[in-house]
Amino acid sequence: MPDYGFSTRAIHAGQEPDPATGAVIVPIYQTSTFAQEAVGVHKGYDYARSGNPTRTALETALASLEGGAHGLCFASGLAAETTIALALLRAGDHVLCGDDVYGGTYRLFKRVLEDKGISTSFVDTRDPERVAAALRPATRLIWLETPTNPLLKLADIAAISAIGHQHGALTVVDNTFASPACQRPLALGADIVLHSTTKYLGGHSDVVGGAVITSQDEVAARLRFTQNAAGATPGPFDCWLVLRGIKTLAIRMRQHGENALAVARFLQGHPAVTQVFYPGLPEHPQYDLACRQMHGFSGMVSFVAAGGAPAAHRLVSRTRLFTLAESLGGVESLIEVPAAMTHASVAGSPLEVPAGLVRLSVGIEDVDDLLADLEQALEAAD
Ligand code: P1T
Repeated sequence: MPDYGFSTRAIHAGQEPDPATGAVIVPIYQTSTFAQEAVGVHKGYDYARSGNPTRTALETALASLEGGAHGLCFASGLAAETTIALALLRAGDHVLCGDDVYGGTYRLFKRVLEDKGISTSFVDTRDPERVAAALRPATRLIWLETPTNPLLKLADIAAISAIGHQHGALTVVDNTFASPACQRPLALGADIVLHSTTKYLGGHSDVVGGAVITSQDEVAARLRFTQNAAGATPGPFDCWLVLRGIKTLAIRMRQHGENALAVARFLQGHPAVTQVFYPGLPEHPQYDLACRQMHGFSGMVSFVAAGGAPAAHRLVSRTRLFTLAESLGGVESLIEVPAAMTHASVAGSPLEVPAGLVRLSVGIEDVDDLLADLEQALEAAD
């Protein structure tokens, strides 16, 4: 595909009209297997775990959006994470992970992989020097979320990837919160990008999926082998839903960002709120880094309720437009209490999040309606 812009690639990369019928939209190839003319003679597909044309279209499109050579799709974000671990780590290896990550990522490293002899330590990735100091001879992967879930901390992708390369470790960036519309880690030096496509890429809260993108042929070959060998692949309808979602990614992300900034500013001035976290606020301690490595700041905002956990729990059950639910990145606004919901699995660990923290996934509804909803819920929470 020529050097088209981001939105053009979101709509066209990997999505040429169907060669068999001319269908403008990539069909859902709902088949488990493909006919062969003779043993091993076929049209590029033999069995749908190994490959399916709807999945290929999505893998091509996502690789293009992240500026990578290879895209691979999975049944969930965690299936993508598990496949990276199976493909690239063995017993005795060490992973250096950020100290504020999705609770399920922590659970995978601590409760599943540790048992298999793969150790993980958690470090504040806001400071590249701390990352450098925490590297061990056995460190194979540096695992970054930026912005982090749920505290919206940032990591300097270029600086940390360079440190990793000096050490011989690969840097994985979970780009779920930013999406490729707001941040492209491979261009900054990262080795692997990971997504829960469940979130902004799908964009409509109707599908669970994951993706990995890299430009390194050898890494891609190991991932591709493990994708098929371990089998955590997505079905064609799920791939189709994500493909449909990414066509509008750029305009959705613009509106998410605009609404989130207005919500963050509103919360900053509210007496029932003690702290607001949003990388697009000039008051965010890493605003300069945000401006350097992001193009837009996405729709995730967190804040601490003045009355702590009881106030947080009261207010999330009183919003009307913000639906109380886990997940994020859909067109509709969601609200949740990470300590009791998405991050319950980090309770009692050094990654524990404040009990009064409330996380918003700010949708693309009319922003005045969102502000009015928060206003009435915060009043009631006092
Ligand atoms: O849910 P799944 O598609 O398996 O993706 C896991 C995942 C990976 N990385 C990040 C940054 C995530 O936020 C998630 C899933 N997160 C939620 C469900 C949540 O509400 O935070």
